[in-house]
Amino acid sequence: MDRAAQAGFQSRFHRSATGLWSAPGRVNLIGEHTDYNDGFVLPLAIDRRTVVALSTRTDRVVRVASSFAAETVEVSLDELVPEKLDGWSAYPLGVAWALGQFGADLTAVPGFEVYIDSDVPVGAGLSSSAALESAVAVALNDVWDLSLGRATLARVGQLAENRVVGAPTGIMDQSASLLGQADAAVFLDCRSLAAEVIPLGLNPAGLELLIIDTRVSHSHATGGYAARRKSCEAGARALGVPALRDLSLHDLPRAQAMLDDETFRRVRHIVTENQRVLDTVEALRSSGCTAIGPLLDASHRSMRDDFEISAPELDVAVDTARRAGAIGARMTGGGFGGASIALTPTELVPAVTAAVMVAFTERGFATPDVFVVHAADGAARDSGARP
Ligand code: GAF
Repeated sequence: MDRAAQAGFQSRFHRSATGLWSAPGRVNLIGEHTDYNDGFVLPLAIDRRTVVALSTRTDRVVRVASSFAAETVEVSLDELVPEKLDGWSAYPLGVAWALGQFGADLTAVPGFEVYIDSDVPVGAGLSSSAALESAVAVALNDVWDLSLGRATLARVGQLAENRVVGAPTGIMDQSASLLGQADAAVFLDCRSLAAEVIPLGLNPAGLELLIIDTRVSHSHATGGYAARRKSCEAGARALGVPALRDLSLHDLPRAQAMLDDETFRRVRHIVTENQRVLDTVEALRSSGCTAIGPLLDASHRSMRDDFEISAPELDVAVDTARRAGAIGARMTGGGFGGASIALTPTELVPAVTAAVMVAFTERGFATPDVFVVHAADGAARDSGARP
């Protein structure tokens, strides 16, 4: 893909890119909608990446092009305001703007040309947007000589997503894309932003992480995601805590007595999900990945019944994968579409895949995309001398 990005840059901008940077998509093992509640998450970076080929210019012009759009978008650094950015180019341009909010002097930095290529599927719940934001963030951090740390770059990507794209998302996806490591998950405390790498050891245990992309598209800029966030904030306010992170399982009876049924179930999902993340980390450390299946199953039930962010396709994917031999399965990501994951014994991957295909066909669902992912390293400079 590096070569394709370099060739794409050459054909759009008629010169060679100074460097190549890339960042991965992510899959969340467990800890859903907990990030914006100051809670815990356990995502991993995956072996699907977005590559950016980039060179600075000598003027203030920014030009962005990609393998997924025919147009080349051109703006001046002086025009970078969130209100004026839209479409796919809002992601890279939003990151440039957001860097200005984290200390980059946008009146002094040079313009740039960037070409973007990616094999992270869009709309599959694998965070193609965070991959794009993180790849651009590490590239501009380098060429603009900003020396911002990874945790700050994650906040830059999040701000771009929140303000420019308009999705009220948390910090998980960008953190996974920037901090991920091969064969490991990132255990992130979304309040302190303390991150710890937790080895997964899936392959030595004879397991694979199967993605079942339902092809049901979803958007976090509209509808259900924002509504869930509002419910959580209302629940925290009513219970007198800064965030739902500040509640434990012992607080649930009081919460039930004080809240309406729907808000209570939203709160219960977050409180129990935070505990499941901690339990999963503990299980990985003490017993290894073969022990986490029941926690994945419980997480799915909680999202289906309490948080109500699943979809029929996600439920069928989870139930079918479990019946065909996966040791644990859950929907992953923001919900309302996207993908489920199934922790599957290696020798059963073909059988689980076939069973899911049959189940989807029988119900008249779109044909899902079923594939294995591996935990991969986070964003990096792939090549090129420092400018
Ligand atoms: C989306 C968001 F971008 C994340 O911040 C997170 O809230 C996730 O949904 C749900 O866990 O991916």
